[in-house]
Amino acid sequence: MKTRVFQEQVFQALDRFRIELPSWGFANTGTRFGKFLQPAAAATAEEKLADAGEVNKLTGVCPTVALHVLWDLPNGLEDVAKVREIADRRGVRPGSINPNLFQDQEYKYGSFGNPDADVRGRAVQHVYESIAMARRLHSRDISLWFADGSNYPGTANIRQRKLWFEECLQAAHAQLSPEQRLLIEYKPFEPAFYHTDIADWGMALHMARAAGPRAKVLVDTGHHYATQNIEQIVAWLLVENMLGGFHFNDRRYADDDLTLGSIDPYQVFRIFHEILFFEWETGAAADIAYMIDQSHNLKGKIEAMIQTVNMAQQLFAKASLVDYEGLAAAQKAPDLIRAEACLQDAFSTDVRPAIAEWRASKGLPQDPLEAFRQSGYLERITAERAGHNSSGSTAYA
Ligand code: RM4
Ligand code: MN
Ligand code: MN
Repeated sequence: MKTRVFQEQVFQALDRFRIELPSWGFANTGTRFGKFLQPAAAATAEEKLADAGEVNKLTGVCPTVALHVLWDLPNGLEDVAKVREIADRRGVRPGSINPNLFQDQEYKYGSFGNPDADVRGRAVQHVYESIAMARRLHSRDISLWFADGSNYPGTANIRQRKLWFEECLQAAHAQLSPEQRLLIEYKPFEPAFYHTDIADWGMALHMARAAGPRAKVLVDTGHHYATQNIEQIVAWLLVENMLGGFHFNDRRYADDDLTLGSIDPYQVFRIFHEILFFEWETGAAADIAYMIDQSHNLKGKIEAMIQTVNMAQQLFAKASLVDYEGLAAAQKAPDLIRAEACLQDAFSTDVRPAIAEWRASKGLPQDPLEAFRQSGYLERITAERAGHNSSGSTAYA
């Protein structure tokens, strides 16, 4: 009986859990010291969406792919029809649209925070175009991450830049269709090493509120200082109805973009727990975009992505097993040991057999990683792509 209930809970959790893949996670990326090229890496939108389609085919839970405008739609609106066609053919849909406000030379001193009004204007224009592209791609979320900041004390007017950000974000928000959302990401440092304009969740929350009602906060799990209590941030954003989505990855030191749960799976579990406990207590369904933001330099890119999806499913399923009634009672008593055990019991439950059964019930491979290894897909793309992937500069300087 208990087993049946447990399996039903896992099935229900997995039925509603979807996670978005990042197109850039399939491309050759590197550290600032250089790139290690992989012969199978995707170089074009066609290849990135093909790889994402393969992950979705094997896992069944990644129907959308986040796109970075400059990398995937370099000709802007002109590329929309092509990308839609490729996505259709590869069995995925365009997901969040990520404007690029950090790569052009003119963003050397910032984008929305640039002291030059012309540069700010062009940055806003780029976001307008991204919103229009998102609309034509039927993408709901426009996801903003800013590299803006400064490296030396006194070199930037922090208060003035805050005002410019508010103005630019309001202008961007005004362009949204009623169904679209603006997600605002924060990051404490890098590439700027003295101050970052949107450095933490409080600043992102402020900016989202200043932008307008359809702006929400995006939590990238790698964008926090060590020991920061991310699940508390999540809990606060939930009650404020300001949690828009996640960029999942793991970190040890800074923005390490490591595989989700590879360093601290309990932290991801605790994040999911806060979300599910909130839903249980309020009866409301949290509307959150779960997205992966990882670049794998050493692991095989597609395998690492399957591994990530698998880990996310496991941790979400475990979090769904918390005995909420028992937890609420123990918190009220308060019975500290019992309350903590509610989380620990769920976290220690082995959900892998139930997940395999859920996959079988959907006609999916029970072990998607093994299925990928047997599929011959990697060998095929390696042969197709090795030629164009072996060239190109990998140097730091
Ligand atoms: C940042 C951030 C953004 C991503 C860029 C490329 O660190 O995580 O989400 O778009 O990297
Ligand atoms: Mn991110
Ligand atoms: Mn990042």
